[in-house]
This record gives sequence, structure tokens and C-alpha cells, in this order.
Amino acid sequence: MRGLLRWLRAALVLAVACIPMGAVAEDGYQLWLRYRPLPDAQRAHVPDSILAVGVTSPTVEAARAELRRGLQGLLGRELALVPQARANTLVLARGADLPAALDDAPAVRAALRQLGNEGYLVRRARLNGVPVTLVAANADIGLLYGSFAWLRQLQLGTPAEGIALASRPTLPLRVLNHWDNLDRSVERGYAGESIWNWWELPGILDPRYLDYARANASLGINGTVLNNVNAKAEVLGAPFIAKAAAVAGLLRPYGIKVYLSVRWSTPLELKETRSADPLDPEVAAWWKRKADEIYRSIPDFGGFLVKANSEGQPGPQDYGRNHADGANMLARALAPHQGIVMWRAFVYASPEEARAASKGKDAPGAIHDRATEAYAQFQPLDGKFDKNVLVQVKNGAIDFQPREPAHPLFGAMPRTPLMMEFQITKEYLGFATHLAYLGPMFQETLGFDTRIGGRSLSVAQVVRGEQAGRVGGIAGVANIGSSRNWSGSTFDQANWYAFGRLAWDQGLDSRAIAREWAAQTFSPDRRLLDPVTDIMMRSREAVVDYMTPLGLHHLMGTGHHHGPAPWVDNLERADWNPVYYHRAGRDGIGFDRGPRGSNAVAQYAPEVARRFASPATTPPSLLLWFHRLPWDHRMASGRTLWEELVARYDHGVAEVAAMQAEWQRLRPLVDAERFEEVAQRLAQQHREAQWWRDACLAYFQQASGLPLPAGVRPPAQPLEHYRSLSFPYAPGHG
Ligand code: GCW
Repeated sequence: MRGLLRWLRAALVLAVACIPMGAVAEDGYQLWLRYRPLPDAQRAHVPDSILAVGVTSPTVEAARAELRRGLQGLLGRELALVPQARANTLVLARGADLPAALDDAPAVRAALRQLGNEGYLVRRARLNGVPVTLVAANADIGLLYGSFAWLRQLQLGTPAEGIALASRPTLPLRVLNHWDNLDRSVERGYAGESIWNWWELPGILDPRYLDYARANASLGINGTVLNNVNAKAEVLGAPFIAKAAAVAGLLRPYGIKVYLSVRWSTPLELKETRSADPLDPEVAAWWKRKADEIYRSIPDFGGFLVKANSEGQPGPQDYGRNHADGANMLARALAPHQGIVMWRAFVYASPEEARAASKGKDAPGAIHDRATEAYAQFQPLDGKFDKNVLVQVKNGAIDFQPREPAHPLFGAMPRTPLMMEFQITKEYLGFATHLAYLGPMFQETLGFDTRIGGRSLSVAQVVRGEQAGRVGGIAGVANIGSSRNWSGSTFDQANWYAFGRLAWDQGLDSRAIAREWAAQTFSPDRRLLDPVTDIMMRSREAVVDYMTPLGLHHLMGTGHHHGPAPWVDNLERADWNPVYYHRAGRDGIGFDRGPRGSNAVAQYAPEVARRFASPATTPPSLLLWFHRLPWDHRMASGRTLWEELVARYDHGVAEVAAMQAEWQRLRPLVDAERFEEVAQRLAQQHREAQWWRDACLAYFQQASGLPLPAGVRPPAQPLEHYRSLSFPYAPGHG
């Protein structure tokens, strides 16, 4: 017995000795807010005291708490709250409270005038002749954002005396959409259960909610829709309003408003009305009462997000009304409280139309095309929505595919505020298994030139309302769950981060964002930053290549959307089948969206339409999105289309192998925990990339009847093998 005790003691001493001083487990929980000790060289002029000028508030408290936490980590010192500035003190001050003894107060005031309600200014200044760091803003939330921004710079390795920032968000509405169900399952969630513990709310508040608020505020995200767009009526019952109110209370100091997704037929389902017709006064009165009830519990409630008449959800069309009728009725209930409606444009044809199409009634020149349907329903409603309605449009016209051209609605509704909807969770890009940094994808869509009215106007500018004064917003379908690292994998955190940063400023560059994220998440060591940024920047294109190169889309498995299934042709709706999208046969492959096909190109501005109407002027990355071409179509590369397709699939797989090799070289620079986690995922990604490549090539080879080009490795298994795979327990299935 004594021997055992001695052994245990020795083992314990050894274990403790093995943990380096100050080491914290790198389990990803802290996201990019790790605040690891600064190198000595960077410690000069870093404040060790703080002075908050003027009255305090929960938001200023939050800023102070973050600064203390941050500096505690960065310096290993407790930050002193001082009544008077001393050398290097960090001064937090609203514009209205700027201390008279601030040397350059007039310049600060002038700068603040440009920064709006949420912007911030950070600079070195002199107070009573003492050098200080000033964080100033017009409102408390700016002080919080400024504090985070300043801490970010320190984490990036910027010397304290060199930090000078002035920033304001370019969009007022920067929102996460949680597709979280009331039973804590998450539709298309790959990071564990929902972080919202609905069952335990409102009495029990998970400390994680606060860390969620911090992480989002650090990016400037200012809204969150708590529940799935495939919503349940119960979420508007009193118990869930109380639960949402508890969450709202925690998020409020961080500048984050709570919104709810609502089900169109809620009053009917709760048996409180006899209809859900938006023009029925009884229905409108119910929603008004419901809005009043919500605002009694959540005075700053943001509003509703609605998925109506889409994928089986009820909506105003059930009563012969249109989307504007529906959205406006809800908007009028919210308007007295300054609430908004975010009405989704993710709709496609009615079952009857789709059935007609699936019976092969397509006439030449008029083939059915799901990609055209949202435009067909929404464009005629431009200008018909109430002021507090925003139409939320997915980045592309199909469905969050690895690559889509920008949705034509962005160029077609100048009289309606539009919201961009990105999907941060990687439903179609390898779940949380594959490393795919989405920054370049977000940037690609935001930068798409709509050419409204013949002028150059990017999607980002449209959403900002630059041309028509209809200011919109941006939403991201969250990839957040209760898994320890929040997003299911380390690199998936970067997608949350990139979304938040681009929501704040669409002009930021995705490469710079990747670098910034990596510096905070791993370390600002250049030997690490260059390769990590490189891996991230090539990752999304790799996924495109091994899943859906050259503009192919919607080739994934049914329902769960995991893995390749280009052969699927038996689903109830024609436009749920991969064969509907790729149309591969002996004579060619691709979807003709040109004038002789579905003419989807006509939904873009004339210059854009002209470019996409011809294969010669369509970028190769979108070729098969817009055109159906013979296999021997000559590509710019000199290869035939078939050879090019094969080469792309191979290139995608090779890219993953290269990413893997690059990661292996980083072993000495990354903690063992995260190194191993990423290495395992990359290995799995490589296996799955090969699977995609093999299954798709086996299928397209059969469809085309063509041999593989010389020297190309044949698929590892016969096509039948790939067709036989099934995944009944894949995660995230709605
Ligand atoms: O991409 C599809 C998803 C559904 C989702 C839908 C939507 C919430 O497969 O799970 O439903 O889009 O955006 O409404």
C-alpha cells in the first residue's frame, strides 16, 4: 500500500513537472482570444492600468473585463483600475466624456465624427502630459469593439506604441443564424449539440453563453437568430420567450440582439386563430399581440427571420398571397418596436411545377431551372416590401455549393434592402472534417460585379445600399455548437472569424484575415504564419476541384449531403437529383443556362448575361454551371473538357496531399494537441477527396463512355461500390 502511494506521488510530481509553466491546454475553447504571454520585446508601453472615464455601464464593464483578462494573459499581470492616468494607462472614454486635459481632444472629436455609433478610435495620446493609450468611441459598444481591436493588435505582435486604429462597420446588421432546434439538435451542425440549452434555460445559464458573446463581440457581430429557420410554433410560446429573454439579457452588454425564426402557421398551430392568411385581420392582430408580448420581455428584441413557402414550410402562398403580403404583415407587428423582418428568398418552384418538369415537359429554350425560381418569385416584388423588411438572399441561386456565381437577385432588387446569407457551417464542403477556409468564397461573392444600370457595383455595395440607399445586412449560418472547440475543428473556427470580419468590413482581404486569425489562434511567428495562411488560401479551391470542378454543383449524397452521389436520379422532385444538375450523357455535360437553355443568364444585368451566355467568355470555374458542352470541347488549357475534368479532380486530391505535407512540417511550431487534431482531419480529408474523385470519375466515365486519359489512375473501386455506400448516421441531417 505504501509502495503504491509512493508511486502515485512520484507519478504526480512527474506529471506536474511536465506541464510547462503557464501552459494552458490548447483545446480550442478560447478561440482567437487566447491572450498568450507577449515576448519581452513587445512589452514596452503596454498599459498596466486602466481609467474608465464617465459613468459606467454593463458594456463598459464588459470592455474593462476583457481588457483585464487580455492583459492578464499577455503580461501576466493584474490590470489596476486607476482614478488618474499614469504613464501608459489605457483610457476608455466616450466622445462626450473626453477628459479636458487630453492634449489632442479636438482631433479625437473630429475623428469620432466619422465613426458612427459602433465605430472606435484607438491611439496613443497625452493626458495631463502623460502618454496614454486612448480607446474612444461615440457609444459604449464602440468602446467594447475598440478594446477587442486593440487586444487583437497586441496578439498580432504589433508594438503597443504603434497601434493606431479608426474603424466603423460598413453594414449595420451583422447576424448569425443558428439552425438550432429546440431539442438541441442542429440542422447541418457538425460541432455537437446546440449551445443553447433550451431545457435548462432560463433558470440555468451556461457560462459558455458569455464566451459566445465575447467571441462575437470581438468580431463585431451584433445579432443572433437563436433557432432554426425550419421553426417550430412553440418557440413563440411564453416558456420559450422567457428562455430567449434570458439569453438576450446575457448578450445585451456585448451589443448582440436576439432574433427568432418564426413558423408562418404559428397562430393556427397554437389554435389561437382560424387561419394564417396574412390579410386576415384576426391573424395580423395575433402577430401584433405576440410582438407586444415579446417586447415586454425583450425590449430590444431584433425581430423575425422567416423561411416561408420553401421546402415544405408553410407561408402566405398557401392562402394565395405573396411573399410581400406575408413579410409586411409581420413587419407591421414589429414596426412599433423598431423590429425587423428578415424574409428569406430561398424558395423554389411549387411541387406542381416541379412535377411537371420531372415528367420531362421541358421544351427547348424553356428548360426548368431551380436556379431561376427565387428571382421569378421575388424580383417582381421589388419595392413592395415595408421599410423594416429585408430580403435575405443566399450567396448563390442553388444552395451553398462549393462554388456558385452570385445570386442574380443581388442585381435585381434595387428598391429593397437585401441581406447576404452565407453558410459558415460546411454542409456542402466536407462538414467539420475537411479543412476549407471560406474567406475567399465570401470575398468572391461580395466582390461580384452586378453591373446594375450598367455601372460597376459589387454585391457588397448593393447590400450596403450604396446605389439606392437601401441598407441591408449580412447573415451567416453558424458553425457553432457545444463541442469543446465550438466549431468542430480548429480550422472551422477561422470561418466564423472570417465571416465576422467581413461582416464588419467587406473590403477586408481574405488572405489578411486568414493571417490574422492564424496569428491569434497559433502564434504570430512568421515561420508558422506563412505556411498556415498558404494552406488556408488553397483549401477551398481544393474542395471545389475534388468535389465539383468547372462549375459542377449538387453532386452530393441525398439528405445528409455527405460524399459523392452524381448518379442519384430517383428522388421525388427532379431538381433534388444530381443528374438534373450535371446532365452528363454520351454527348456532354453541364447545365445550359444560356438563351437556348433555361436562360437563367437573363436574370443578370445585360453585360453580365452576355459574358455568361457564351462558353468562350464564361470563366472556366463556372463553365458547366452555365453551359452544357460536348466532352471534346476545347478548353483554354488546350485539353478537352473530359481531360480537364479529370485533371481538376486529380488536382484537388493532390492539393490536399500538399496541404497535409505542409502541415507535417509545422509539427515543431504547433502544440501537440492541435497538431494531431488537424493532422488526423487532413488525413481523413485526403481519403474523402480520393473517394469524391474516384466515385465521380467512375460515374462520369460511364456516362461519357470515354477512357481515362493516359497515365491517369483508375478509380480504386468499381462504380457499384460507390453507389452502394450508405450513411444513415451522418451528422447534421435536418
Ligand atoms: O441547404 C439546405 C439545407 C437545409 C436547409 C435549407 C435552407 C434549414 O439542406 O437543411 O434548411 O437549405 O436554407 O432553408
